[in-house]
Amino acid sequence: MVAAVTKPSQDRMRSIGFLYPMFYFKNIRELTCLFVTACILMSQSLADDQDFLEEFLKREYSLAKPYRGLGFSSSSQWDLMGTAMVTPDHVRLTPDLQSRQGAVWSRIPFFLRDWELKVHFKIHGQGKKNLNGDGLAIWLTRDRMQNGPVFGNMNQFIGLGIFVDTYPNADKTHDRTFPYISVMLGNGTLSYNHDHDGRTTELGGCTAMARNAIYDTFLLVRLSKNRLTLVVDVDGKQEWKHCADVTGVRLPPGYFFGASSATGDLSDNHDIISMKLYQLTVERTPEEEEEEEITVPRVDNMEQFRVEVEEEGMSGVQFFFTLLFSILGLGVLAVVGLMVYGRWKENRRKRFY
Ligand SMILES: [Ca+2]
Repeated sequence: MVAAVTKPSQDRMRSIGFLYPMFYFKNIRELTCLFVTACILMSQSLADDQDFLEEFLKREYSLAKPYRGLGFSSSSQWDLMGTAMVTPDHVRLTPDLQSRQGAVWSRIPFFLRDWELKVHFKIHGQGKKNLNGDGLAIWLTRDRMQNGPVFGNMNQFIGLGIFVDTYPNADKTHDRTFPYISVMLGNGTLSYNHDHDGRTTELGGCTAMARNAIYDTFLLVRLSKNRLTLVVDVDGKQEWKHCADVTGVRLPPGYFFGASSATGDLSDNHDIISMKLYQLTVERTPEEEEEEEITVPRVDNMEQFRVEVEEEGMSGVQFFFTLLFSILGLGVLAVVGLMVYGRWKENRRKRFY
């Protein structure tokens, strides 16, 4: 009896069991369909974002593939200089050879107040770590097409410089890992000190392992409401990492974008794949609208900047002198104290007699 009841049900189970893989297969197929649909929808929304961004892309200030006529054609918005040469994949500022200098400069003066510059670059070469150099720089400066000691550009420059420094000239204490990216605002009198990797004039920076990277390497500079932020993406995670943040940065209008590089005894290939300039839409209060025009770049709150630099820690030499002067100061105080005490004691003695 029991067997009679269970047998058909077992049979049914068996027949359903036979269909099971099909159900299973159908489920997988549905899931796959769902997944693909989700992917398409997601990619569409990403594409929308891209379109949204592209609308604000300012082509006249951007350098991107294909680099048609770049540096040669009269319709090109960029000039090449020195060893810089164009290939289908990149603009090579310097090859991996000693003592080369190359640059690419925009021909059109720049007037936007709120913007973002995304730089896709590649630094690679045969040299072992710290046996390569010197790095590259991104510029927004008054002067263009100049030769010089600052990554292939002039010193005492006027404007903004972002340095991707790949060789530690001053790093005797190994307190900083290279490549190191830093920001400087030149006013025509400030000098970038190559031997000290520009430490005395830097407004901020970070380590970014951007050399011989297996991933695409990017940096993004944003200037909005006088606040300059620098973020980097060098480890293939498709996310921006904080690098520098400086408020009160004022740049006069009419400057030029550029990228330059130099090699010395040590070398690397320094390539720019793209420099894309996006306009940012920013709301301003009437006071912000009426901001005074300036003629020389400056940082409003330099005091704040100095404090931040001190917080980064003292070098060995700074520490030695601070200690020395502290001891001397204490010595002088002690001598003065003793003299005052002696005088006071003498006065007291005189009063007793
Ligand atoms: Ca250096």
